[in-house]
Amino acid sequence: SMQCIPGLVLALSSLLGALALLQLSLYLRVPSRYGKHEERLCRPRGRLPARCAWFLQELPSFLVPALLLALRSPPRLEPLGCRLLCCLFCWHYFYRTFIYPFFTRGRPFPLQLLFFGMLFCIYNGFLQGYYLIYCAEYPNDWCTDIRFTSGLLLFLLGMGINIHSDLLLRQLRKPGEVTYKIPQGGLFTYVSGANYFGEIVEWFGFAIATWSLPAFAFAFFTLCCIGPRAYHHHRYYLKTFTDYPKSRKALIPFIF
Ligand code: NDX
Repeated sequence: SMQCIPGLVLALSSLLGALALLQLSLYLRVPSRYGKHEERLCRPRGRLPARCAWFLQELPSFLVPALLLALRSPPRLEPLGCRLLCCLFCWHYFYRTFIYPFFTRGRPFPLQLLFFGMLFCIYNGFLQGYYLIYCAEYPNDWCTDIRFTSGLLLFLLGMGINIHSDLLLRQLRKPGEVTYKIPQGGLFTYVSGANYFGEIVEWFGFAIATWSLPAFAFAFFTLCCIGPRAYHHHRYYLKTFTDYPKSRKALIPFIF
């Protein structure tokens, strides 16, 4: 049966960190080409409806750690265990896979990015799940450790912001509509990328709660992936809407 190989965790986490830097260098100047940044002349055949695309893309991030958790024998018996932390990860991806796609009113998603997105979700789902289920060890009182409690709080706060902001974006459109409007309400009052801000807070919270290299690598990846995207969204809004709120920032309220 499977065992913890610390070298593997280190290698996979480092590669994730390197991918994050690659992303940053690729997408700082030009946005990744989906949603409002997709080029006009893209072949319509190379796309899948947003529902299927987000479902397929995010499914491995739920399935891989959930299977690792279910199939581990003998089941791990630590008091808090890594099971709770692993469940947090699965919980987010349960939302992202089984709930978010069914409500999205997004445009069709490019197949090529879907393919890379899926590969990424398999990779990251395996790394986080494998680490938490086979490698992580916590003291019995980890539940009351300041890292666990503050990290969990941030995770929940971020998730709340993310889900609420996803909802506000969805409500900007009637079914079948694909136009862009100025997002209003919630954290959108302060930033253009409120959903991204929530997601970033969420994964840094998760990293603090697990206090692990793989989770910090993933939080860093998230920052490098959707941080620049928030900035490109912000520029898009400023260019498109002359009445765009002047005080609104790109990603971090009052700061940036
Ligand atoms: N999926 C994470 N990299 C990604 C997809 C793309 O979950 O090649 C990363 C994720 C992938 C990426 C994933 C991994 C890296 C890839 C990248 C593409 C290239 C890149 C593969 C896996 C790559 C290397 C080099 C390493 C190989 O029509 P529409 O779609 O624009 O409609 C939108 C709508 N909306 C509006 N409606 C009306 N008026 C407005 N003004 C509107 N503005 C937006 O709202 C959508 O239906 C919806 C949300 O749109 P948007 O653009 O705000 O968010 P989106 O980017 O679609 O993300 C959706 C959610 C969001 O909550 C976000 O936090 C989360 O997913 N997310 C997204 C990306 C990555 C990620 C989380 C993470 O890293 N944790």
